[in-house]
Amino acid sequence: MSNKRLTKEQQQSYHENGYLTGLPPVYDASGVTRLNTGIKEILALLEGDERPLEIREWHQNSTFLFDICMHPQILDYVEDLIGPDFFMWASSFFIKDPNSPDTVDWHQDSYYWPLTPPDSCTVWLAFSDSDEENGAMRVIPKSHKGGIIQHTQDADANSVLTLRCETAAYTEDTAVFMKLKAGQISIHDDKIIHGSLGNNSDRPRVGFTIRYSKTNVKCDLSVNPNFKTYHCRGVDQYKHNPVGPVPTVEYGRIWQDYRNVETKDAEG
Ligand SMILES: O=C(O)CCC(=O)C(=O)O
Repeated sequence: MSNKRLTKEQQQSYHENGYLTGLPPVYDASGVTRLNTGIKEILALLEGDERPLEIREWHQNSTFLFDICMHPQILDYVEDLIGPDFFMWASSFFIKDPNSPDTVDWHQDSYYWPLTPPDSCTVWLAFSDSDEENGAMRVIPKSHKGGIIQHTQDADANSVLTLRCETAAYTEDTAVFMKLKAGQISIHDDKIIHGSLGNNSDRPRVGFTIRYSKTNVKCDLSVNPNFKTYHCRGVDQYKHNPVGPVPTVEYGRIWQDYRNVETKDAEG
């Protein structure tokens, strides 16, 4: 067993509050340099007017991204939080350029995802330092305990999402910033209300999100026909979902219909 496993207190804190930060870095300084070299290669694969938000599930064809998603230290933490049997199924970048007004409005991931039951978590890996000034992610502690809340059409032109959580469901002044140094992660429950403000700094804010679910979770393929899973730990006694191809090239991409219910720039 690695010495980086979560303590009972950290596990309790995650289940009580719906998120976890303050973990030892997953990548040291040289690892962070490799991340930032790699992301340049990945961004160079975008074509025409494609935006970084459209880099979704490229771990299916990039060993650079796949290896991040399968990093043993990350999998250890996820195992300690959602249990021994789980798979990875999604990854994407949330990048805010210096002084970008882009926001991510308050939402619950599980509202968007066609997954039953809602038993998933997200690892948010900082490729750059992420703080209040450059638009770090914010979460509403304990809001994962309030069930799935109605979302409505998002009127905020700056929000990259299509929907926002009904405002009566949370009090914004309890929000906590996920302050991270490059190479660190936070982890959040799929039912926690979270979002982020614009980048008011001269520094970029680059986050890579990776989604993991317990093996009992089933995707409605009529909503997401591209859903592909990668077994991470334990056993999959259910075999509910399609299995994805293992990538063979370091920097590859996938071509698929990116239209989805989440992000505005991905609308057709
Ligand atoms: O990076 C952000 O600001 C938001 C990320 C997010 O919404 C998520 O990880 O589900």
